[in-house]
Amino acid sequence: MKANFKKLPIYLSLFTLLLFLAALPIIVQETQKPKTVPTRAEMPVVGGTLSLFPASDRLTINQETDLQILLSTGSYQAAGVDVRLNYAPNTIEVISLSEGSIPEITLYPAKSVDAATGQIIFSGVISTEAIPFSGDNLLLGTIRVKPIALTGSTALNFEFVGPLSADPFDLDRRNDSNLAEFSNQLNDILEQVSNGTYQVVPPPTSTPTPTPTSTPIPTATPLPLPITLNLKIELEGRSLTDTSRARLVTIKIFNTTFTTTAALDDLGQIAGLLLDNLLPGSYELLIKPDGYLQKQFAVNLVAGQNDLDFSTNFEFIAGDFDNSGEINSIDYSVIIANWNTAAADADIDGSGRVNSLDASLIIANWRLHGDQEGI
Ligand SMILES: [Ca+2]
Ligand SMILES: [Ca+2]
Ligand SMILES: [Ca+2]
Repeated sequence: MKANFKKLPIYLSLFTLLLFLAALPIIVQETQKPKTVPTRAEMPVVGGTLSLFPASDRLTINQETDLQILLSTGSYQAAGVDVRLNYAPNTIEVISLSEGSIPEITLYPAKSVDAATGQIIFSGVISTEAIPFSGDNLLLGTIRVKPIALTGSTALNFEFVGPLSADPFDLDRRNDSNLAEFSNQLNDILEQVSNGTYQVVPPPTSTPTPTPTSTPIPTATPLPLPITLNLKIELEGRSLTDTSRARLVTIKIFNTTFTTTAALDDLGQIAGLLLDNLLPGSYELLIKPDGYLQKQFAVNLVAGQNDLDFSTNFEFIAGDFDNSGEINSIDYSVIIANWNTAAADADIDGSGRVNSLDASLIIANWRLHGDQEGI
């Protein structure tokens, strides 16, 4: 009996080993099961698209209108784009071409209008730092047009022979509108284009001309729903003390002239801010609360209400009192000059007194600069 007890650990070990060996085929089978998650190779490959926004509209004669060139890269990453657009120069005058908001595109080698032939050429490429761009409805550029003749319908058509996949050896497909693949720059991944069709109409207020034929009364163009923002942000220093975030905020869109200001409430919110003269699309929003460093956010704005809550995972960096874009000795001097006072401008944490706690934040943020500012 005693001897058997002594051998018990050996029996147990043998039993465990036998169990493991018995289970081994099942373990091997489980680990060799095909994975249910589709691999990248199984995902459908989608090519890029170019389109105009709005794709159709009524354009009032002699009135300037902005048409956006929108770009989608499908499932690819892209390194460059060529847009070739044809228009009727006897109907449309192109006032200007402006660059869009794709931050990786840093160079625009072609941005030209031939008013004699009615051709727009617009090309953009990434920088030598080689950061590709990808996404849906990216704003590549804006064409400001002015209809100059009441010809009824007029079009802006992309030069597009067809996707390269249809015939990779057809050189015409490489000389029209293109989207260059990032990992294989010789590959044109442009799959589809959507042209723009517009009706040129007389101004709504035009007095009826005494012609025998009745002039058609222009029906009111349904205005697109304006873009409004409900914004919530968090400010460094104020999240610790839960003191008022009330201050002015400047909102810009990168690479455009768009700018507006609004007031944050105590909780860091702005409700129902109207973004006037802005079309729905993808934008790089630049937000700068007064006294804080600017931050860039990629957003997709839709017609109507947009709820943007950046407060949960980001705090605006405090201490740019002069709004220069960088935190440096000038900002620090504001702290020193207001030391031990209740100067709200320098009281970063909103405690009611300017002291070393406020100063320590400035030091922690020393020489930081905001996105697209203070560089
Ligand atoms: Ca092409
Ligand atoms: Ca500063
Ligand atoms: Ca303070």
